[in-house]
Amino acid sequence: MIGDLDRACRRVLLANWRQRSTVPAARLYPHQWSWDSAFIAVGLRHLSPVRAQRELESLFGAQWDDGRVPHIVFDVHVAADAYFPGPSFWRSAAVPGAPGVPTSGIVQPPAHALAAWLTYRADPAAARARGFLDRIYPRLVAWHDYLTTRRDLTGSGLMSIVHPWESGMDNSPAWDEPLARVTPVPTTEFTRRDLAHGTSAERPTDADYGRYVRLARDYRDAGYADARRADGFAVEDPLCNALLVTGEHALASIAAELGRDPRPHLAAADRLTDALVATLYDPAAGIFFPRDALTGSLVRSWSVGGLLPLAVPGLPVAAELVKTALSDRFRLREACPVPSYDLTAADHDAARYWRGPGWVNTSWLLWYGLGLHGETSLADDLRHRLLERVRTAGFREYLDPLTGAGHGTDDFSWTAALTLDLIR
Ligand code: 2M8
Repeated sequence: MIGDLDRACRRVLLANWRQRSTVPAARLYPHQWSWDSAFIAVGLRHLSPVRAQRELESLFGAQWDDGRVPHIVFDVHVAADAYFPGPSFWRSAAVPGAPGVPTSGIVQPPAHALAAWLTYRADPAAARARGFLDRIYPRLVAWHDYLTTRRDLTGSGLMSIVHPWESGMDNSPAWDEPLARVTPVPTTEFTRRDLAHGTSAERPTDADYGRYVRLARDYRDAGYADARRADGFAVEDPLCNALLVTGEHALASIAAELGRDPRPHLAAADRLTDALVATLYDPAAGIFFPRDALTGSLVRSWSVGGLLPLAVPGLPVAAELVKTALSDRFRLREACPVPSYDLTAADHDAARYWRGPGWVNTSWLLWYGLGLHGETSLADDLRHRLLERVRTAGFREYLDPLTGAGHGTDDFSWTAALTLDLIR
């Protein structure tokens, strides 16, 4: 049975491969997405380590001169109206320092250094022969530098996201409050393409989209300059910052492998961990909350992102996070994949995108973190239940965490990639 699942994962990854990279899903997301590529590489390394390296190399080939890695790299062979917002919205070609290929101008969570390190480890000899680490390392360093300098909007040492799309958890209830001050553009000003491939009850609302478009347009019109804007959105997100720390640990391993000094990365990881715990951890709640960078207040919304600092090596509050994961809000022992949002909240919606359903990528990160902190029995149990869920539902984008019913698009790449990794 595991053999069938393994073959099915490979089939999805092969079908979604497009010459240099993998699309998240053939119809709904027909371009390359940043953090999808990181998760895809983690699975692809079991199928073809070289292809996994190329997945990351193609993404970093579209890195901007300022170090940012765009959240979408557009495939110029795909019809211009296949996805909204497309290249004509982002207009990257007009920005000095943007690459030759059209991209968006916002970013996504920095899962890439970890992915690069895991990819390298799958076949060090093949990676060495291609000079994979030599080429990717300076690009990863520039990426982290961008996030820790230009995106430190409060001086706390943490990075801020300036658009909900940057969180990867687009319509999470955690963004409702900071988004409330953003004036949406009228729906007559844009045409959604996602609804041609997805049910509206499972996707963000038009009101959400009006705000997403407003924020992206304002950022674009400001030349993608990073600054706090009173009418904008700026949030220190626990997931992004946790991945930065995990990434610094991975960069330390990569540096050591290349014969360079790993200590600056370990020092950066320590600094970031301290800032993460001091700024975003709520000891009474036992979870990390996002912080609104414009008001300085924590957004007390219980999202899976608040548990994911568990993926940080040596996190001092790991035991507390495990306790919260086991509580009624997330029900780690039964709910699977791990719910994206508090099961006990009145506005939990088990079918709508990032407002309740479980996702395989965040569950994989929690599984990774449980293993890191010695919770091997919880990690194994989660792994088995995830494999069972995917076997039953197929490679859906997200699942009802209590019933296991599949939602969103099918043949979703990171579901297949991370399942392949979990089988290993
Ligand atoms: C979703 O986000 C895109 C915008 O980036 C969308 O809704 O159109 C999110 O689930 C995000 O995390 C993911 O990277 C992307 C592609 O799978 O889809």
